[in-house]
Amino acid sequence: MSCAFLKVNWRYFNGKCYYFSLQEMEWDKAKEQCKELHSQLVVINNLAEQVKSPEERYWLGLTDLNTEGKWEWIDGTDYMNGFTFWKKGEPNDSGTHEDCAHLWTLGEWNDVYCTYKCHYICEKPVPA
Ligand SMILES: [Ca+2]
Ligand SMILES: [Ca+2]
Repeated sequence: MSCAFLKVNWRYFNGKCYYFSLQEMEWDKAKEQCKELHSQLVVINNLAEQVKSPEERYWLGLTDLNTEGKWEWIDGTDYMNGFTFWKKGEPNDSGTHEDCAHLWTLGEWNDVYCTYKCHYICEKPVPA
C-alpha cells in the first residue's frame, strides 16, 4: 500500500496515511489544515501508532479546552480507557492555560498553550 498518490507528502502506516507538516501553527489552525486535507489531527490509539522520536514537535488531536483536566480526542476516541504517552509530570496545565497536547522529547506528550506554534500530524484512512 502507498499514500504516494496523494498530492502532498503522506506516509503509509497500518492502514492509514499520515501527513507531517513542514509549517508550524496554532492548534486551531492545524486542526483546520487537516480538515482541508480531508483528514484530522492525529489520534494515537496504541503504542504501535505512537511516534517514537520526532525531530520536531507535533500537535495531537487531543485537548482539554472544553473542561480543564478532562482530555478529549477530537474524534471521540475514549481517552480515559485509551492509550496515553504523557511525559512524566505532564499534563501540568502550567502557566496560564495549557489545553492542547503535542509530541515532545522522544515523542512523549506534553500539554502547552494552544496558540503555541507547532508542527502537526494529520491522519486519514487510505482512500478507496
Ligand atoms: Ca489544561
Ligand atoms: Ca505542560
